[in-house]
Amino acid sequence: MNEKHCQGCGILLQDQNVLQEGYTTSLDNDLCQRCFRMRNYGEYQVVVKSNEEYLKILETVSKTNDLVVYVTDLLNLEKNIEEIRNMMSNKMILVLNKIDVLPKSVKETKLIQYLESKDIHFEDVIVISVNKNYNIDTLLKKIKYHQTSKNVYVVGHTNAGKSSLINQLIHNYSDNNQELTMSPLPSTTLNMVHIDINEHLTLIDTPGLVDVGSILNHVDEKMVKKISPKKEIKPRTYQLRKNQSLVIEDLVRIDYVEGEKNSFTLFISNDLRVKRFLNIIQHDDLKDKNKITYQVKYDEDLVISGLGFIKIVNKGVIDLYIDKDVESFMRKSLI
Ligand SMILES: Nc1nc2c(ncn2[C@@H]2O[C@H](COP(=O)(O)OP(=O)(O)OP(=O)(O)O)[C@@H](O)[C@H]2O)c(=O)[nH]1
Ligand SMILES: [Mg+2]
Repeated sequence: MNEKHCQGCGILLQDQNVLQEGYTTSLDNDLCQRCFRMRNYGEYQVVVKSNEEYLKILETVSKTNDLVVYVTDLLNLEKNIEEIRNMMSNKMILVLNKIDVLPKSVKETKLIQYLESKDIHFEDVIVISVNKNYNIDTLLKKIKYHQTSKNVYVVGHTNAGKSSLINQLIHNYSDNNQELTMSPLPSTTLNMVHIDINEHLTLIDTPGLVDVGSILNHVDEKMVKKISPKKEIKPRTYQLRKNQSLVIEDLVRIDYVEGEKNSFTLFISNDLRVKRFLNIIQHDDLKDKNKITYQVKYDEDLVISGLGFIKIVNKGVIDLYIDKDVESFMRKSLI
């Protein structure tokens, strides 16, 4: 049987069934047809991965004694960072990626403090931007310092930028010309891919853990692109009084139902349209969605998985209307 894997996403290559994963016209190719199309035509083909396979991969990694680099997306910091940390006994560096999309006023030290206050053990925490090639040198130094063998695993949720990070490291420090496939859609990487950076360092890309509750899994491709910020977010602040509401595209409705005059600052892609209504009875937009009521304490963020977050300054009560499959939660304000 063929043992050749796609160099872009790690899937086992096959030339027998065009409808199945890993199809390529000829086993002489290095890429599967899906990767080839994503790279050359920007045509995406969504693959639904089960988290079971992913958990198996993490188990395999956990059996090694190798260093793990855990990549997260700053705009979509998971509710349970502990989840991945606790699955593995390995030494781990936490990487907070995509700082370029947060406003410049956000201080790195504050982000690091925020995570350190959660009291989860990492060897190190670092803020980077793959897109801006920011802090990649420092990250490499940390990797070299903490690595326990040649192999270093890169793990994290889907879309965090794992493959992009490895490509950047190849580009900066290696003459290896392999390139991993990256895309704005979830579940791009399908299996482990080994990349030799140099004789002392092999990075291993892995498929991401799927956030079932991410809004990205519940909208079409066009909206995925709109939701994913490409540049620095310009925070939008709205002063709301009781009984006023905000509507983001046809995705989210927030009614401010109880409390003093309050400030809502949206950290979401600049491309998303926001409407403000001066009275909740004035409109019925999105009322058919699932309603969740939150009691907001002083200085908290409403996080909508995959979309971003809304900083709310004072206490009050809000009604959130959103697709029932999309996860949301409140946290102490990140910024
Ligand atoms: N703004 C910004 N976008 C980034 C950065 N790094 C990666 N991205 C984007 O994030 C999206 C996902 O990147 P990938 O590298 O495919 O993410 P992944 O973690 O490998 O995802 P899976 O393979 O699905 O698990 C792509 O659209 C990237 O361009 C960054 O530093 N800043
Ligand atoms: Mg990937």
